[in-house]
Amino acid sequence: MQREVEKIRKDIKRLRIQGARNVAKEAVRAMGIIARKSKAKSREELVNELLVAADELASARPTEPMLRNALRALFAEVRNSTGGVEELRKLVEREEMEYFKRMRENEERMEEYGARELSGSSTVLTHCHSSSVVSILKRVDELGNGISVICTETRPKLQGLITAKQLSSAGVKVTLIVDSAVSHFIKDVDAVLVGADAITSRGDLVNKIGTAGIAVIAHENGVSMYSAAETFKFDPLTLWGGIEKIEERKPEEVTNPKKLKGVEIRNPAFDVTPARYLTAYITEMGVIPPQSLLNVMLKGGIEKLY
Ligand code: RUB
Repeated sequence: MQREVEKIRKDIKRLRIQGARNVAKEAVRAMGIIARKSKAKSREELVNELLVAADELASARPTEPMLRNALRALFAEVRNSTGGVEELRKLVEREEMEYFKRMRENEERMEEYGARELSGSSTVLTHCHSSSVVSILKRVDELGNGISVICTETRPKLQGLITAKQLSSAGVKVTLIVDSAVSHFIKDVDAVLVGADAITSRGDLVNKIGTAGIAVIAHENGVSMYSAAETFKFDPLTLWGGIEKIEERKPEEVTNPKKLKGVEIRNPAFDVTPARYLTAYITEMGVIPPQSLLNVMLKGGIEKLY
């Protein structure tokens, strides 16, 4: 694998690149780099190089259907294409640009729909770091009289601090809390908004570990719970009985295992929030209740994942 592409894979694995959208974007960018820089002399050689890299990138974060969908969509175009190695290079570059453009458009739509949906909320709680959540909250703040955001720190990798910094430098009022303080602060919260790594055919949400607990707390306190998610996060495999695999990361991210001899340390990166705890997904197609998402996908969205 080319050095630049190997660096992207490592950065994804080590969470230097994190968040489903960023991960998918970088994987598509890696395909573009291969198309531009590969020394392949035939179409077959280039396809093979792309496939090997795509496989490695897809397995860097197992709970990322957006990454897999993005690569699958690109390979669908490759399969449908004809021509030699030079035409293929151009096609992959075109697809790369097209994907980035679609991502920007989707983000703008999510911002607008999300900002309208949350316009009545003055305090919003979020968990982890989601680029979609940050854009929506910035937009809510811009359009209204300012909002207040409570960010959890998000153990063990503290991605909540990225959210806190990004929002605060955009002028949003931010309070940082430890993950276990959510039930203490929920009485001050009008809505919870988190990102999404995967959406299943049941409408369940797979997101950063801790999300499911926050959803139960929100539900018990009558607080609306939203997830900002492009429909590209829908995992089509769950429609045919596939179960979303939950990535389990190294114990060292939690604490030093050498200091706790004999203790098993578990570190799942994501959890599953059942659809019944969610008010709606804020998508590029609109604000959609989790129970309707599959219908929306079947009516017009699912084929774009192939
Ligand atoms: C990040 C996380 C985010 C989603 C959505 O987890 O759970 O909520 O990925 O992010 P990690 P986005 O830090 O382990 O990648 O809206 O940017 O796609």
